[in-house]
Order: sequence, then C-alpha cells, then structure tokens
Amino acid sequence: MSKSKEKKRKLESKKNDEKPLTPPKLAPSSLKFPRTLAKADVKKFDPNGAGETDAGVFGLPFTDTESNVVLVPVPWEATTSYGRGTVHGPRAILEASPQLDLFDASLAEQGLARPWEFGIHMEPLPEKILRLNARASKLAKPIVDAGGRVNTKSEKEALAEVNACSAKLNEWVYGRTAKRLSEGKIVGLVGGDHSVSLGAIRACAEAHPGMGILHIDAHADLRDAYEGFQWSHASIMNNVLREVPGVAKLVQVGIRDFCDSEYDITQNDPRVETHFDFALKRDLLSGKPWSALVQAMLAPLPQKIYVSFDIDGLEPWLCPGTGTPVPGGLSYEQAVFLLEALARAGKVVVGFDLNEVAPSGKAGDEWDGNVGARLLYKLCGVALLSQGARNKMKI
Ligand SMILES: [Mn+2]
Repeated sequence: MSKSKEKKRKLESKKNDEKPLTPPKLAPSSLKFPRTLAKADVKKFDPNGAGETDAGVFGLPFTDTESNVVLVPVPWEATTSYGRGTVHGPRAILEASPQLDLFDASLAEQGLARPWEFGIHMEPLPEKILRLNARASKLAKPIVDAGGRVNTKSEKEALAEVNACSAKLNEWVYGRTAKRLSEGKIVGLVGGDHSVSLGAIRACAEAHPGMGILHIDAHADLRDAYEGFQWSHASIMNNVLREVPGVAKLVQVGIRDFCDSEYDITQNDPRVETHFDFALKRDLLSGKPWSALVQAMLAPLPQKIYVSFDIDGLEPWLCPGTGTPVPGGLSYEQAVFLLEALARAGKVVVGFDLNEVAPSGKAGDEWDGNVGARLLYKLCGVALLSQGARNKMKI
C-alpha cells in the first residue's frame, strides 16, 4: 500500500470510528444461554419416510411460529463480479433439501440427534428483493464490465443508484433479522452473494454486543470498496469492521485470495485474526492435527458468535457453481469438525449465514444445492445445540 493510500485509509477509519453510518437501534438481548427451547409438533413429520418435496425446507412442515430456527432467503447478487447465479442459491438449496436424512449421528454425540425436532422454517422467497436485485444488477452490469471505471455523468448516477439499492437491501435484511430476534428465533440467512450478511450481523451484534464472527471463506472480503460499489460482496468484512461496533473479533478461516490492502488489515487490525489457507495446509502437511488448528481458531473468540459461511471456503469441487472459486480450501469434514467444535467449546451461535451457493445451471444438476443444504442443516443443528437444544438418541 502506498503512503498516501495508507494515510487516506487511516483518516477514513478515524472518521468512521467517530461517526458510524448506522448507529445501533436494537436493545441488547435479555436471553441467557444455555436456554430451554420448545420442540415443534414432531408428530407432523415422519423422519423415516421419503422427503416431501412440496413441504418446506428439508421437507419439514413447520410454520415459522413453531420453529426455533427461521431461515431468511436473500436472493441478491447485484455487485457480483465474476460468475453469476447466486441469486438462485436459496431456491437451489430449498429444492435439494428434502432428500436429506435428518438424523445427525455426529451431533448426537453432543446430545442433539434430531435438530429438526426444534423446528426449522424458511421464509418464502421475497419477490420485492428479487425485483430490487434485477434493477440493481442491470444498472451495475456496465460498471462491472468496465472493471469499475466510472467516467460519464450517467455512469456516476448508475453507481450511486446501485449503492442506494444495496443500502435498501441492508436495511431490509436488518429489519427481518431484528424482527425474528425479537421473537426469540435463531436467524440464518441464505444468500445470495456475501454482501447480504451486513444487516444480519448488525442486528445480531446489537442484540449481543461484543460478539465475534467466525468467517469461513476463500476471500478476505476486506476491500475498502470494490469496483466502486460501497456494499460489495468483496467488502463485507471491511464494512462490518467499520459499521458494526458491536463486533469485537473477526476470525477468518481458509482465506487464500486477497490483495495488499486486505493483507495489511489482517496484520494490523487487532480485531482481525486470519488463518490463511496456505498456513493451515503447511501445518497439516507438517503433521499438526486439525483439532489443534481448530482450537487456535476458537481460542480468541468470545462466547457469542455469528458464523458467516461463504461456500467458496470449501474445496471448489464441493461448490462448482459458485461465482469466485479458488483452488485449495477446507474439506467438507474439516468444515463440519470446525462447526461442531464451536458447540464443544461452549460457544453460543447467535446467528449465521450461508452465502455464495450457486447452481450450475445444468438441467438436473443439484450438486451445489445438495452440499449447500447439508451445510445449512449442520449450521442449524450447531446453532440449536449451542443454545441448549437436546434430544435423546431414540424417539
Ligand atoms: Mn468468497
């Protein structure tokens, strides 16, 4: 980073430290953990039957009222810069999800064999957001195609309009999350590109000030802005650090694609701890156990955690349709081990998102949605377990 750029960033972050763009609105949550969670009406569902495709997510028939986990789909990809399609992520996950078997023998070791009993519900796909996405994507396309170069008056106006649409999206996500938190729900976002997380992180951090974020991703997402877009998917964690004072710690895992200024933040912002993929693999190849590496990831995190999971943090064969794939990454088993270790370590997952899942577009190919659905069910299970949900091995 050049000296003048560095000075500019310092000045900007100083300016922003003094005056966050979005001051907190939510009162801190009065929930104490672990807490007692009520089961849904389990007689409504046969876990031994074939998944019903006309039911809700994971084939479950539960309403939002009787579910402890409410999933909010956010079909959004306005500032997506490379491959597109993550706007269809929520639908792909929903369509693939009924084929899962919902007994979780691995979480059963910690006392939660059937996460589904506590109710998981996905809200309907929000038409309003699909329309907003279509408008913002159309305005953004020429800017993305020009690599972010904005010269004419009309290009500048288009950029301002895209940023305004993204700000609207952030407010919508914030509002949905805040409402569900006030109902005592565990909220999980289903993206959409990674920019969707900001509103949910803001709401969770206001309800649980001092929380940490576990961020699994191929990308550091610490750019100041990307291609001129203030609320870009490539800037999500930079925006969080600047905008959400309730976030005390950001632990990043699997990062393998980043620029100079992002590396600078990982080294100099005391809130950020980055476990680069190259270092993880070097340690693994040198004989260190994954369990020891996971312990080092969890140690600096406070008790309350938000998990932000970009599917491209996994090895690319597990998410071939995602927009910005990078070689390397976590195996599915390493990711599950890490998520399950959260509950084992006594951490409480207060919210989560799964983003950047994108179907390949080939007829009959459900692979991206399939992996996404399995990871989403694990995230639901770990969040429930961490908050206090338990059931016996046998019904
Ligand atoms: Mn990513």
